[in-house]
Amino acid sequence: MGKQRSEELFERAQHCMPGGVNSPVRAWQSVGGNPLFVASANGATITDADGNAYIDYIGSWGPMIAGHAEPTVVEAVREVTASGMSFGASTAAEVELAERICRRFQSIDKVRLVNSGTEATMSALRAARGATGRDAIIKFAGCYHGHSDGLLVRAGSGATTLGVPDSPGVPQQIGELTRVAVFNDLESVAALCDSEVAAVIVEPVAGNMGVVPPEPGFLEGLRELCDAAGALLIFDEVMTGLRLGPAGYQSLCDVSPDLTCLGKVIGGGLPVGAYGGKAGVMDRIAPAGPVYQAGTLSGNPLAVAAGMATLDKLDEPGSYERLEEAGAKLEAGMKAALGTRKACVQRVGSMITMFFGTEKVSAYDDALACDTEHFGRFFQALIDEGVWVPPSQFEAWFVSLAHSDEQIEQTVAAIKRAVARSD
Ligand code: KE4
Repeated sequence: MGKQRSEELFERAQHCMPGGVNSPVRAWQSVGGNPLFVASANGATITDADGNAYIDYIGSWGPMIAGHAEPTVVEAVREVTASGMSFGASTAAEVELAERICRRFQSIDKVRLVNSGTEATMSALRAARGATGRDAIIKFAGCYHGHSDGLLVRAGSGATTLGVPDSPGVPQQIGELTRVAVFNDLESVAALCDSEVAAVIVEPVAGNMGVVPPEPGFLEGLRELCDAAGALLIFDEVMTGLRLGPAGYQSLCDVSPDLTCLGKVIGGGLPVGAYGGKAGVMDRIAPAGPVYQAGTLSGNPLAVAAGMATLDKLDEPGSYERLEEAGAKLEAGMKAALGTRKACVQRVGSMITMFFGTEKVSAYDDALACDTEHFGRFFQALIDEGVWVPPSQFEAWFVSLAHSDEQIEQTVAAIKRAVARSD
């Protein structure tokens, strides 16, 4: 496949943007080679700057769950655009999106819309600190909650890929307020969770080490430990919320957090994040209370329109059943392709990861032990086969409503060839 245009664009980009990208994982540094640039996308297909088409499993890292350029989403945004793009004042639409979120999530009485997952988690932690008067927080090694200072400690996703899970630039005094536990290890949490802790923040299904499901009792145990210590439990459902179910993973696991962070899907591809919880906590957020948080484009009409149109697609009968069915088909094909190799596939719903060099990933150290060199070879072979997946071992692949059975079958055949070529 020709890649000249992407190479030319990357060359130019490196002269004017750090690493030539606006987000590190896009630079393909952990899988080698120069990154491809996207020209367009439609449904489950993405087309690079040289006109090569791929079946896409990045889906903008989760938001494009209805598929790229989904007609009803595009029309919703087009219609709103013609009526003005941003006002710096409230609109009826943002009230409707907030009401829809509150109706879905039993744990959310009130929600604040922001512009990214980072903003959502950063603000949720401030809300928790404001509500408890405490400073310490607990996160889990390998979980990624965006790039705010206190959360760039043992962070997953791109931070792991680039070997900076503990980024320079984060003041030691802030880093020291972040206590790091081991995912799926309640004893590691119990040893840290005391009366100084404002909150425990967790991805209920970890997606930023690759997909790592919670083991039975883990999330329930976090709830109990938080209650005993008087700390708030924050579910970072930026990736899982609305993807794994209409009311997030919390409704599937029946564990109720004090605060929930959302993003990705609720923006349908435009910049949106959200954090919400019980009124007792949220009514302390300005202007209702003294905990300050604000945003020029929060509740932006275009982003809200894209988000609501995406939720409408997900609310159509059978949507979540289809996502589960497509995810299961892909999982079966991946496992068949891997055969008896030292590798594994871990999936929850439409989030899935193939891990090379290990047979199970329960926590960050297991993920770090993966054969990332092998993953890199596999990634490049898949690109040659016309399948575009996240350029890192430490990410989830995303299946959308637009992935047809035929495309899943094509993907499985490509995976089989790519696995054989990358041994
Ligand atoms: P953003 O600030 O990137 O919108 O969201 C941060 C975030 C928060 N919480 C979870 C669970 C997340 O997965 C993310 C962001 N996800 C990564 C992909 N694993 C974004 C991709 C990127 O960094 O370019």
